[in-house]
Amino acid sequence: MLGVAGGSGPPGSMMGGPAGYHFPTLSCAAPVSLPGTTVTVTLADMGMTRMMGGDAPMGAVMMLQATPQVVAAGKVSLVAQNRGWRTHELVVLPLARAAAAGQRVPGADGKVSESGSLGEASASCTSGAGEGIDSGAVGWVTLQLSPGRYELVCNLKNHYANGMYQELDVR
Ligand SMILES: [Cu+2]
Repeated sequence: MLGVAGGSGPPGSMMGGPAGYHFPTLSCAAPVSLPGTTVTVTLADMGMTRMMGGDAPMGAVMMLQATPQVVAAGKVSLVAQNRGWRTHELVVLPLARAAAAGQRVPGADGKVSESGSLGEASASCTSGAGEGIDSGAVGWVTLQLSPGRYELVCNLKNHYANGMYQELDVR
């Protein structure tokens, strides 16, 4: 599923991705063998026709989709594929007991607090933190996750408010 060539994404549309979303062929791939359970995270957006930076206006249509959404505790390798036109990233935040994904309130800078972050994949074609995952690139990170609820977010300007979040449960 992480092949560079072919542009074969999830089934379901002519473009190989969710209807209406840009789904470029990936320019790189994560290592074939990463530690622990691998969670593939698709980052995507629509409404543009060329590559752009990370800042987005409010109301831009974007998505973050993790598969699977429930994993066993221990080493978890998150592989973030940027299938959008814009730059994206993946940050793993703890999710409070009474909270649901999507309830964080962004600040004036269009970003949510990363307090308690467990790590992030935000570099192109390599692991760990960086300046963002370019359109068509892949970033990844391996984390040691305890049982609990987490929220996967993209925290570039206005991306969270535009829907780039999803719960990840570790059991
Ligand atoms: Cu994003």
